[in-house]
Amino acid sequence: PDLFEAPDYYNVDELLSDEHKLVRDAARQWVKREVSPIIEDFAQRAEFPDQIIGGLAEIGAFGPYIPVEYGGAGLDQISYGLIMQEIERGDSGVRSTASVQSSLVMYPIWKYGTEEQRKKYLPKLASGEFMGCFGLTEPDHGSNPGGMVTNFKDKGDHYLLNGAKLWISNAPFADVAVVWAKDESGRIHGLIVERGMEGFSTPETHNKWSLRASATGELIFDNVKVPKENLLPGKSGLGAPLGCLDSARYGIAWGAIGAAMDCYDTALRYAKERIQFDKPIAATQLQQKKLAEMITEITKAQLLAWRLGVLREEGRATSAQISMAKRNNVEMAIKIAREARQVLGGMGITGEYSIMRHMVNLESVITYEGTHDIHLLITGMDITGHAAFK
Ligand code: TGC
Ligand code: FAD
Repeated sequence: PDLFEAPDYYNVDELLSDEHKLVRDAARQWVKREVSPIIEDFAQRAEFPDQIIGGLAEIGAFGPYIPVEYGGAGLDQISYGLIMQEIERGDSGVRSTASVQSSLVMYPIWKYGTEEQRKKYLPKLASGEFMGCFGLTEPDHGSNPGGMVTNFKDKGDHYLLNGAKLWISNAPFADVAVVWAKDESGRIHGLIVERGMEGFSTPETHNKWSLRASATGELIFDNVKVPKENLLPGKSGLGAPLGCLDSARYGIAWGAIGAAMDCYDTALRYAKERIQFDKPIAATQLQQKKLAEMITEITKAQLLAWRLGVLREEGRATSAQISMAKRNNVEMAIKIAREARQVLGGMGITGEYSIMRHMVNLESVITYEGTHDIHLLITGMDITGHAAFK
């Protein structure tokens, strides 16, 4: 009774283990108790609810699949996906914070970092004592991060970092930033930049109509001296940040389902209760078409995400498969949000219901982590062998 309605038209639950269901239900209960009651207010005020950081850590949202020895939850890829689904049922901005912390900050330190870096940062990131951000996008290089101009020079006992990043989730409050920059030969490397380093600032980006409960900002590097031990030595080249994006995009493919489920659930209940022309609007063919298409698309998206999770757990998921799921599921969610909002009529535009917030949030989700167009072009490249974006 304490849980959300969770549409499961094809009994996808039967594909889950007992552990998956426990992890999912714990996240679901926490979101219902701690996120849903407060999130509309924070979104309206464009403020990140930092009181939820401890709870996110407790449900395993910070490093779900990072080994326990580094403070992570040591879970599998399906559990990771289910946690993202439940968080985004609450709000895409809260899921963004978890995605960035886990897949864009902890993942590169775990995969490309030294043992000292892992021990120094991962447990604190897992507990939420440290919050992190990921700097790839620049003012002039969004879809084409390989063109970045942020760079560092070897000054003997340290690196000197210059440049700027834009649209960085969590930047305004992050303690550490995983920053992608070019060395003197033009090769891309990851550097761990810490708040307090001289010449490093993180101005907040205001006036967003989307992801209002998530803090977004710039990262500015003005001759920042970065200790040499802060370079991630395990992998360089554009493939290093793109490997992190694979993990985050996979989580978003699940997360979007949560937002869609919440919109569908809200619209279905409303349609059954709302009487016009002396009958529930749910009894009209037009509203049934909307609701029936929603549950069909949610079911397809669930199966796509589940299968991708199995492949990823086996180490077999390709980047192109991940792009297909991120693109499909986010578009599915945004279409459902737009339709669900109409089912609620005028009430749909108010903050009394979560739908409009999901709808505007998803405008960011369909743009970040690779735009809808870029993911289509990745599929196109994969099946034809021609890179149309070049
Ligand atoms: P391209 O020449 O195709 O590839 C460069 C190197 O990278 C390798 N590679 C990958 N490696 C791992 N994972 C992937 N997904 C990979 N895709 C490519 C590739 O094999 C190659 O390796 P090597 O060894 O030969 O050098 O690169 P390109 O410059 O042509 O670009 C390809 C393109 C357009 C697909 C890529 O640049 C891209 O994905 N652009 C979109 C940018 C993007 O997604 N930015 C996201 C920023 S972070 C963010 O939005 C966080 S939002 C907050 C939240 O998550 O909540
Ligand atoms: P552009 O690349 O300028 O694209 C503009 C339009 O052109 C898009 O429709 C795009 O699809 C299209 N386009 C581009 N190239 C082609 C092509 N070759 N062919 C056809 N069409 C094309 N980045 C980070 O590094 N870290 C973060 O934490 C982060 N958080 C974000 C949070 C929010 C709220 C937002 C909105 C963005 C965030 N981003 C982050 C940045 C995000 O990844 C970029 O916005 C995204 O990659 C697109 O880049 P852009 O905005 O510069 O758009």
